[in-house]
Amino acid sequence: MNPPVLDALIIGAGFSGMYQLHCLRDRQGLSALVLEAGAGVGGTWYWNRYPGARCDSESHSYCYSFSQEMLQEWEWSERYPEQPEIMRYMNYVADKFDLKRDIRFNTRVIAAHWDAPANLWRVETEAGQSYAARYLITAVGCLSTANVPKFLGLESYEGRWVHTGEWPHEGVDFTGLRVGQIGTGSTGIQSIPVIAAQAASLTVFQRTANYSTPARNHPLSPEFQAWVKANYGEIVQTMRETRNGHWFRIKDRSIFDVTDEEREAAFEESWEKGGLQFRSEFGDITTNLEANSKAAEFIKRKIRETVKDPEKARLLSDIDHPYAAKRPPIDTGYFEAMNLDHVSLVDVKANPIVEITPKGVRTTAGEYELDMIVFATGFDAMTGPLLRLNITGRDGVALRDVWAAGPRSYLGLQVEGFPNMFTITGPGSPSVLTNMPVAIEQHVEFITTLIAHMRAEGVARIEPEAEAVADWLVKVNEASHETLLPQAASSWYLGANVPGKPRVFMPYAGGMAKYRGICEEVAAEGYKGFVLERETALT
Ligand code: NA7
Repeated sequence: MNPPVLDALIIGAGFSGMYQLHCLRDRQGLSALVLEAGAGVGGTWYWNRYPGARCDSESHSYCYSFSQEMLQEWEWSERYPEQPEIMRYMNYVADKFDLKRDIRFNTRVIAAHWDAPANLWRVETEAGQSYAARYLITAVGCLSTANVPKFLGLESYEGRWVHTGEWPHEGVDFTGLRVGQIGTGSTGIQSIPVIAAQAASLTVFQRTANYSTPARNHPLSPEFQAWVKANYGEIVQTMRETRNGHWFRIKDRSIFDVTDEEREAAFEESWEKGGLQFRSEFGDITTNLEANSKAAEFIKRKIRETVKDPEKARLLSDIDHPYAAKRPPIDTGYFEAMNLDHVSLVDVKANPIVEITPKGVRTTAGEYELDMIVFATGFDAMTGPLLRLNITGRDGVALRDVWAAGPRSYLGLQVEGFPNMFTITGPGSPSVLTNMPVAIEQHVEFITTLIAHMRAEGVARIEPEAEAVADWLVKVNEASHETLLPQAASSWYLGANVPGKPRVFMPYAGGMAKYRGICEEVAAEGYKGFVLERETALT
């Protein structure tokens, strides 16, 4: 039996899928359904339940801004929201807009293909259900495909292993266990102090040392909460105007505009304030290597001052990339945890992991016996979540083949040969370089307006022009080279953390505000760069 044809199928019920459903169903009156692999809303946050999981964007800016009522109604409790609080927020939004009735949970999409004669997308799920829709919208997030390195012998391991991005819902009790953790990215840096507080011992396997600034998390005072509510208009405006979609502005001055003493005082003040704002003290930290090295040296000095053991301090401050060229973590007691006697640090750059043995981890320097291994090894970022959907477009061409040498898209929104498919925060858009809800809202609103335009104008099909895709690829590449971002050899922005993945800088680094302007111009010029085919052209 043919499934009923929907207007839109949305894959994923995180920030993007939920808002897309609300926009299409409640504002445009379309039939829309969300297919979600998890048993609840939350997307990335549904899966990332590891100890210490917390957002690095400040809570009052890590939320939807489309509803004044929600901005006034919802109360964040801490400077940075912890995973359970974000889940409460997501459920609050889902219930407020009655979204769950149009979300099919526990429904994993395993394939999607473009049926050209019917002008429809056909989608298959793991349970064997079929769906059909005019528009296919991927809302699968950028960091939702766990990267478990293919270590030799993993299946022989007699202890238990877990990946932070697929954390057991019932939690993990580390009491009395000898725990090993592989990975010291943003996730690993968050989980280490929390695991260390419980485990009998914690062995951290570090491949690349990382900068981290203190988060200085704290409960929000009633005064701050009141200030936020009174000033939300201005805060949201700032988030839309700034490069990274945060609520603070990057100062316009250069590091070389001030004396050494003034620079030191500014860094100290920033360090005390805590958080990602450390980047914002000077405008050239992320664009000028010499300016960057001043910030980098300051952080390395702080690491050396905090970590007492000279060898640990050396390993932790021996950082091979400019500050913020990889996603800069913020932490709560990471370097302090390294001072605990039962926390050891193993340099797996000098002595790489050779295999997982039945008893633990063996590096070229020796074997470490462990009762549990935590993989904080990141994600097959940005392209991974899209490729695992097994999407085939026009003429049966697979997205996997089109992207064999790296992702190609127009504005990170559409791929040539995949008509009527839209990728929210897809590769080629600012996405992960932005405070995500800001990037998500802009994409969802663009897609919603575009679909409304198509319906009003009788447009049956839309996909980008080959030339527009080629031009955008050049722009994404150029934008990255105006920053120091490509200088980190092992960054997941480049796909370098997954062996065999093409090394292409994936997000658009020109800034969210500039990108928003480009999208507005594209729309104002009749969706320049897209091919719009009318109904009559199909018959
Ligand atoms: P990341 O930032 O990709 O970090 C993964 C960590 O795991 C990083 O330290 C990696 O070292 C390490 N890793 C990965 N594979 C291996 C192998 N094979 N051996 C040893 N070490 C390995 O992921 P996160 O989850 O921390 O953060 C992802 C984003 O989530 C974060 O940026 C925020 O936006 C939220 P490497 O640096 O590659 O040498």
